[in-house]
Amino acid sequence: MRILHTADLHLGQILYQNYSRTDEHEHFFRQLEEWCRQYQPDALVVSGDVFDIQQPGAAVKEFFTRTFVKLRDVCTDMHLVVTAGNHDSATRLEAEAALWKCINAHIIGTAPSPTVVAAADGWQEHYIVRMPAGYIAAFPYMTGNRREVIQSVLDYIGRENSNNKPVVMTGHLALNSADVTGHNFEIGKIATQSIEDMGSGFDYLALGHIHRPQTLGYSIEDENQTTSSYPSGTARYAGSALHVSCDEKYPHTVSLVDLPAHGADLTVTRLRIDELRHFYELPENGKSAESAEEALQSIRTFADKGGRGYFRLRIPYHVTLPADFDQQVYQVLEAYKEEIRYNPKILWTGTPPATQTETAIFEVAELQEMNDPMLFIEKTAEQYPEFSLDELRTAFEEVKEEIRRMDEEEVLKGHSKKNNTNEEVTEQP
Ligand SMILES: [Mn+2]
Repeated sequence: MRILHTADLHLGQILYQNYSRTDEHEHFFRQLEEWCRQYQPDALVVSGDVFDIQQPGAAVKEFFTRTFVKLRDVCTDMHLVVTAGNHDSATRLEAEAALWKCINAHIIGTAPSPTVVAAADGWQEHYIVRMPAGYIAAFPYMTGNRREVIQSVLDYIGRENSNNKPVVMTGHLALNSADVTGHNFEIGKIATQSIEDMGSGFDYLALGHIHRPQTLGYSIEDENQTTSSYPSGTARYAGSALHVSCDEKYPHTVSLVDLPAHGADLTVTRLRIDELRHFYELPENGKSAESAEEALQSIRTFADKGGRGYFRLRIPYHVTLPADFDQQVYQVLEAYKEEIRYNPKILWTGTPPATQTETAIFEVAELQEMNDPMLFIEKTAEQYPEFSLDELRTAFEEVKEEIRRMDEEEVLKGHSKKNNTNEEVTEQP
């Protein structure tokens, strides 16, 4: 069995509340289409975070439909396996699943309830994709430990798999041994699980959620190789389709996975994604701009040299920027349409002034991204010595779990919901 594994597409993403990334996604899908044509995989697996937001607009949904139908046109026998991530609305993503099935596209949005294992066999079918070459156990984003549920599906496949066909499983979560470079903003709030919770019986675990491509248990240096061989039972993050910050200096790839048989070694070939836009830090000489004018000049220099893409400015703490600084930046950029894109979050360098070490100060952009109350509390913890962080964290987890349970009960009862945000809003990647 051969699969193409990708994840974290974040279709419809708007960076810095300003810039649409549609052309970057088109550029990515042109490459993916070529790989589907060239490698003729049995399945294309997208391990969650298809859309960037819960309710993507009509244009974004149209893009999704048009693009995926086109991929399948260049590889007509290919199955599409698309699961929901924490950014996706599980029920919305799954709404048209029946229609998609007509072209062998399997969209799995809703997670199995932890109590479903008590039900009669059959519920597992919802999470199993059967192909002539093998099986895919497709799980969307799930919170908490679902080991029993996962194992039940894998055992169900095992009982049927007398021909020893390869078994792939998908998941959208953070495993505790993963390298989270590029997620620095979220560190401390990503709930992690251990590989043991993923059960046994799969040959390849196709993961999403962490944006850095990596095989669990292998060094990041291995990513420099084009093809590697791994034993059965290997877990791998495909990495995101696009890079999303200056911190992601590593290459992004799509994984081509070849699985000869259940229990046998498999190979992963890393297909390097060409990026339409890159991320830069200005001034380009690696120093910090010593004044607002110097910062603006570094942008002009970058632009005059033909520089294009996203950038952040490096400025020392002691420089005071004028109140309309962002406006001045946008004015410089006007001539370049949206080819040069400004991240207004300044990279402050040097020694922070005393007031900033005593009290956590947030920039507006940072606060807007901060949708987990726990993160805010952690960052301001010094101001509240009377609270125990661990107790607060536990309390938040309990509330979250309770909300999730209530939400799941609603789904089981068949009630429609106004919106299904609960766990989805707590994690960023
Ligand atoms: Mn995610």
